[in-house]
Amino acid sequence: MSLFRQLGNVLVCVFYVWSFHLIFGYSVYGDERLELSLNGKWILQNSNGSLLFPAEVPGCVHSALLKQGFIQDIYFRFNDVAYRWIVLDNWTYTISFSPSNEAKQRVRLVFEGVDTVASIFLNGVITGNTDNMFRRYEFSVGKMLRGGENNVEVRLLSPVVYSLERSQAHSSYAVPPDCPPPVQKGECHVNFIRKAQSSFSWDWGPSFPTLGLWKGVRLEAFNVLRLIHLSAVPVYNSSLSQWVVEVEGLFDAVEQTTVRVSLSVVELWTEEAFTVRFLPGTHKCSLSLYVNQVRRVCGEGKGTAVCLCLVCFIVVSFSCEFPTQVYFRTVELVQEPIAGSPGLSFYFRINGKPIFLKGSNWIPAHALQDLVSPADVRNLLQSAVDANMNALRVWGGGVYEQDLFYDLCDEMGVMIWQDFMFACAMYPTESDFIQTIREEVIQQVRRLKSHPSVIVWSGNNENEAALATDWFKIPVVQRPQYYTDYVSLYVDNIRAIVLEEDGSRPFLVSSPTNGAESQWEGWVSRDPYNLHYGDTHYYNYTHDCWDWTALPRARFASEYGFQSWPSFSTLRKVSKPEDWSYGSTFSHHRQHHAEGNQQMLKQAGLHYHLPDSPDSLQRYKDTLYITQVMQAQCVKTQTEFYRRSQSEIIEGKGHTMGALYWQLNDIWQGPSWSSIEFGGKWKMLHYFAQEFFSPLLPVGFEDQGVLLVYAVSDLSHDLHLKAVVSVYGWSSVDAVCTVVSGTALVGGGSAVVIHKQPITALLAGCGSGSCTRLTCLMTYHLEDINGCQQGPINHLFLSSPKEAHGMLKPNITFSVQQDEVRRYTINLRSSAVAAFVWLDALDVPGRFSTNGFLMVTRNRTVTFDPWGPTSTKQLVQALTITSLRDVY
Ligand code: BMA
Repeated sequence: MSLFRQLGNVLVCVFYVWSFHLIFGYSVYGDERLELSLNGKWILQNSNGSLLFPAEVPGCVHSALLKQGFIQDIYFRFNDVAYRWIVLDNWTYTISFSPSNEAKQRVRLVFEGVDTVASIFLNGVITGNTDNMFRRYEFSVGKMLRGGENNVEVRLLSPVVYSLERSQAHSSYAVPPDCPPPVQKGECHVNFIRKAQSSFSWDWGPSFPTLGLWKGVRLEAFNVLRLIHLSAVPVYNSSLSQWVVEVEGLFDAVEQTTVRVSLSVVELWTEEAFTVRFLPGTHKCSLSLYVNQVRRVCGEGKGTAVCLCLVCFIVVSFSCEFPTQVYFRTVELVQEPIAGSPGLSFYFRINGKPIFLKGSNWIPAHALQDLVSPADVRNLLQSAVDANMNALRVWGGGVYEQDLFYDLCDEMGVMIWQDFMFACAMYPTESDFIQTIREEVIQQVRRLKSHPSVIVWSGNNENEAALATDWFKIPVVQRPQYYTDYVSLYVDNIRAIVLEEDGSRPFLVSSPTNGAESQWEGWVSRDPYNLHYGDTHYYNYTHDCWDWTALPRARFASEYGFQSWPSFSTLRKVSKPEDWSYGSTFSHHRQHHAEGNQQMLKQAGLHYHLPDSPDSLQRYKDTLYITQVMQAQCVKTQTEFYRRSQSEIIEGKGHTMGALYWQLNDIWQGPSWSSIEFGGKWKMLHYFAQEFFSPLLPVGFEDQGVLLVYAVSDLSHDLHLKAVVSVYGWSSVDAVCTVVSGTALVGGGSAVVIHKQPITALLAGCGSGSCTRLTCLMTYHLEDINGCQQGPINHLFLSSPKEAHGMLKPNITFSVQQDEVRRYTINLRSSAVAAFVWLDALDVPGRFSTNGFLMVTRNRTVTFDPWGPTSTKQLVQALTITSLRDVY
């Protein structure tokens, strides 16, 4: 299979991909592995037996109750609180089965994922315990099985009660925080249980601490040898100019067994033979295959040369096939001195080329993970790619994502910053806790390391910062204990395991961190937010977000963002008419970030008139709209600032090489920092991201009265470009005047100033008195030497829209035509310049080609791709159009 792909239309060959077969066999012994899936129907009951009903595995108690009709939509109104009884109870899953009569030497009962604390019984006899939802558990059960019917029982403890008990047992010193802030309506002590930390509540999500068998269950029987896990990680040896594929298998052997293994690269006539001796038990077998010939396939290109070779590994005398794919790419995290700046750089070099990471942060796509469908994952990742993102951070308060997620990222060229699942807390370090974490980390690294999409491991979310800046008010005398625990967990254990298991990608201890500097300071920097090092998280809801001078010129911005509300059609599904006002109990209940609702309006009020329709429902809808306008514009300003800061050092700061805003997706229908609503609908921010992450982008801003336009390029090649700046009056749809800059060389992977002009001069050039900051605004774009537009058209307001003179109601009308089987063209007609024009197809799911745009022409065409069957009539009925001037 092929190979390199375009990263956001940029010809950067990031992953080189091809598939091959790994064939393992032990035909010498005639051994056949048997597998009996225990997925499907189990029986589930609560502790007193008052509820007893069928439950699907993989699944969880909540989804089983939902399926039986015992509970309603868990996200409806206040159900996050109403259904808390579920998790305060203990639950038991049971299944009966009859295994085959064929005798095997070994039988393993395998649980791919138990959520979380359980005792497991086979035929009434305990076979083992679990305490970590991120681990696979296996139990040897051969001797316990009987002929005919057998049964497995999984007795799950309430995670909330368990966490409380663990925290009470930890009496020597506190492990904060005890509880989330009351506004989150959550549960306490989540740091005492190895489960999704956000499941007890977060500032964007509800408290649904799940219980269940969230991944598959099976019996595996074999006589000689069983392959538990296989990985293949190509590593480039630069001194030998050679790829080495590190192949690793985890085997379960019944007795001492010698196997002859051959690895071959058929197309390159490369073959190596190994003799592998397995001792009884579980062992890792590591083999290195030196790829000694490389066939160039996609040529030298303008940037990185792309090398493709077809690799085939054949392990002789095994009889089972294990097909997998090998992807070739290198990754380096570059931390080196920068001229003119204290500190160190912080950027990723992929296949030898510095890459600016553009993207967002990923959180769990549903509180009930078993309800995340493959289509949901695909749709979210496709949305990321379609918004020109090349990277996502899998945030450490959720889950290590399912295999499909990483498979798709590999395919789509999305780079993953992978956190380990620890967030915003201190953690206990008793030996059983460390032990279960060690196993979790080993398993997850082995599972994920073959994925080229994973470019960096990171120990935790914000725990270095929490310690360094004392979030939890730990008394000074006690601090050494917490520092010791921190280093023990993330350095002595997690980091040590990662270095041992995967030498192919960098490891960071936290995010944000100062990287190498944090390490020098003993792993906890005095100031992990130091802009001269590492990555930074930055949030400021009260300062005017249009003021770029207040933004941190970080090396790498891994989190920043603003909240907004999802659209009315999304909220309507989980609410009642009495909830439909900004001040309702529902609006208050859904907001999990203290003062969040007021912050949004305050920030919006700095630049826009707040909605004041006399119709309360209309005012509510308009208020949801204005929060999205605010969020989109704030994140745009900040992202453009980071992108334009990539090539310069100003006052010692700059060389910004990453912008990952908080957050991509939502876990439920509530206010959050996301750019995609629960259900997949794009917020205005996501449409903006499509533009502000575009590979070639003009960025305009004002610095002390002077307009600057930068050309930002992620392309692999240089371009000669000029900026075209057009000034429009708010009150008419014809450009007042246009200025064209001189031509500048814009190197691939750089940001350069392309136009500089005092605003007063620009306006004066439009003719005397025709334009002021209040009456006019400007658009700008880039053109190549042939006069062809390159990249999107961008715009800059010269005053707050709320102060603008001459902004008219645009009375936008539209017509809809179906042009292909499933695509609709919407022709818009406006009578005036209109800002933040928002098309909403309400309950018709789908995506517009663009949205939230500035309309400076009378006519504009937008297309709509529905995600299901619809009709022109349905779309016309559903479609609403809102612009800034329409809400007051
Ligand atoms: C950061 C994240 C999350 C949080 C977000 C918004 O701290 O790591 O913990 O949801 O900010 O507050």
